[in-house]
Amino acid sequence: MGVVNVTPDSFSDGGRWFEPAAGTAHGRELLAQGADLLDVGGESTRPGAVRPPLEEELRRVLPVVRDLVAEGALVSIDTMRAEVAEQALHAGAVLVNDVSGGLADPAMVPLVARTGAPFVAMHWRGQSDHMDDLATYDDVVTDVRVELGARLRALADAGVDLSRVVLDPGLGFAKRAEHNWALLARLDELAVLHRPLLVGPSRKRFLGSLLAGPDGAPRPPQERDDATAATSVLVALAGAWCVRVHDVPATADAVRVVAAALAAGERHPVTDLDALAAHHGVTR
Ligand code: PMM
Repeated sequence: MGVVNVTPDSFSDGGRWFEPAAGTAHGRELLAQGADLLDVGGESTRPGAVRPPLEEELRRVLPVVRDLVAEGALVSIDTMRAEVAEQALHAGAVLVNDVSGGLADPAMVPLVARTGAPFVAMHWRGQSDHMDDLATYDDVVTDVRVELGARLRALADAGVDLSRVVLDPGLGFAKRAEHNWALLARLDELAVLHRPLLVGPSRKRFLGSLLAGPDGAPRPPQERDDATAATSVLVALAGAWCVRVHDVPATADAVRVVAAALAAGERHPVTDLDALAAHHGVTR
């Protein structure tokens, strides 16, 4: 999934694709580079961000959604607002990506239930202006698993078809660096929720601080793409359905490398434990 931020203030690429024509051109470029899906968003969720008014968010995203759909792209709408999601779906978007998992706008879950739109529900604890204060966990992976499980139950209770729901651990959202690393290292523990996973590591703060220079200053967002691609390898190896990135070429290559290696491993008798056991006459 390639990111098309039509915002003046995203932490990673703020302002670069703010005008609709620039957003559309950027989406076209990401498609040519191998993105399977384009995630169009008009609200920055960077820590401390202030929300744009509804009309402004609509003005930012709708022309870009319309133009990219017209070019044959699969477009997802990155929004916490039901009204934006509904108009984007009407304009041809095929998926709703809500970083609040339906918690920010009470009209979102009913919309998803009514339209049957595929829905990405991310782990979220509160708006960006105070989310850093909410990063307290006993064990982050267990807590995120339990909270995402509760979201699934709420979605099911509201009539959402869970077969159309994708879950996301929400890297960087009410998470400190150590929380993000634990989630990446133990992504497989979310498999018990039996839903596909989307993960969004791209250019986030935990990569900037990992790659800090000798003066301790974080690596700037635009210089975090190699680390993002390395993270995409981890995400793909854990079997995730989708990785959301700003820089598509390296991640498109990385996920194909992992897919090829996993496919080859599946055929290999040494890693096929049943075949190995049969070969040695061992009962498993
Ligand atoms: N991260 C951002 C925005 N949208 N959506 C999902 N599903 N998962 C994420 O991790 C996520 C997201 C923040 O990054 P950006 O402002 O650079 O796009």
